[in-house]
Amino acid sequence: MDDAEVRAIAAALAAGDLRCGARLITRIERGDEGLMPLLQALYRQGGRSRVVGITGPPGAGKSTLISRLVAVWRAQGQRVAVLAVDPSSPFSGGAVLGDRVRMSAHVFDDGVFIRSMASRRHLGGLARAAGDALVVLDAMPWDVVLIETVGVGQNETEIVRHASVVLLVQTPMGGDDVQAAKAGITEIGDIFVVNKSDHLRADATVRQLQAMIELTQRLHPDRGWQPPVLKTNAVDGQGVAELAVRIDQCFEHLRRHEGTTRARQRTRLRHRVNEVLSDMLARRLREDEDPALEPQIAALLSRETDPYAVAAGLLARIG
Ligand SMILES: Nc1nc2c(ncn2[C@@H]2O[C@H](COP(=O)(O)OP(=O)(O)OP(=O)(O)O)[C@@H](O)[C@H]2O)c(=O)[nH]1
Ligand SMILES: [Mg+2]
Repeated sequence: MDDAEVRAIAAALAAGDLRCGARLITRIERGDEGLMPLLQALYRQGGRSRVVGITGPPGAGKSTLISRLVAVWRAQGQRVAVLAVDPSSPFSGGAVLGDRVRMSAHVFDDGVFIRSMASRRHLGGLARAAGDALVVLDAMPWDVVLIETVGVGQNETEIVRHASVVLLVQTPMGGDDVQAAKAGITEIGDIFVVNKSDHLRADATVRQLQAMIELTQRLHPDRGWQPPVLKTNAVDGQGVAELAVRIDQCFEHLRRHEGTTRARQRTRLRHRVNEVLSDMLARRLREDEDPALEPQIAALLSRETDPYAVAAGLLARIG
């Protein structure tokens, strides 16, 4: 991709060309390395959209909630992009369909862009790809970019880490879900949502989460922001307007506390560089895996060498 092409695509994105954005995300999903000069240029000019991450267990109501939030923001005249990243599915087809159905209210609105992403490659690759897609979306005139991902383990938190404000959605049903949230995830949530508040135990779940957040706050006395716990019903929309207000407040807090915000950005960027680096290394290793590794495998079999020496040797050679 030459300079002229990079400039032309950047201009198309800035003008809000949806098809151009969609095509680029497809190329990112396929792991197209030819996009590198474009991504580099876009990153350097970007940083304007407000990126909101939303995670939580499967079926917690994330997509339904997003559809509601999108309606609130659209009513305010804001343009919104939604990126649904599904680490559990090797193909994007199913995810696209599921989220299209839930977000069908916005299908004919060109102030809304909805896109699902999945990957045939491993999770590290998907987190990197999601970050690349955000670089593309950030180059378009969206006021808000929402990134949805199923939160069941460590790898998924890598995906919401790309966001400035993270929503953690729980449901009142399972004590287990809240249990899973304990494993470090309270650290990344800025706003906690107990969705499906029409179910029993919603208040108990709210209290449980509040207690967990209190513990986390004690570990980080300098955090400043006290993550609120809100109840929503994404089906009838109860609590969604307040959630939108809290998201605005969180961005406002970030704006006013530049020091904390910078520290968070620095952590995020360190992660991002690591993510890109390990993805680059994995690709390079895959590329020359066979010819370089085969003789070494024989030496490993006869124990003339060891996996540590082989790995170090590969690293030295591709570095
Ligand atoms: N009763 C009730 N059902 C809800 C609520 N919110 C969502 N649902 C239902 O829960 C189901 C799952 O909703 P989704 O929005 O797809 O959940 P999700 O978290 O995006 O699911 P995945 O992306 O598959 O992890 C759907 O059948 C929704 O209609 C709610 O507040 N109350
Ligand atoms: Mg969903």
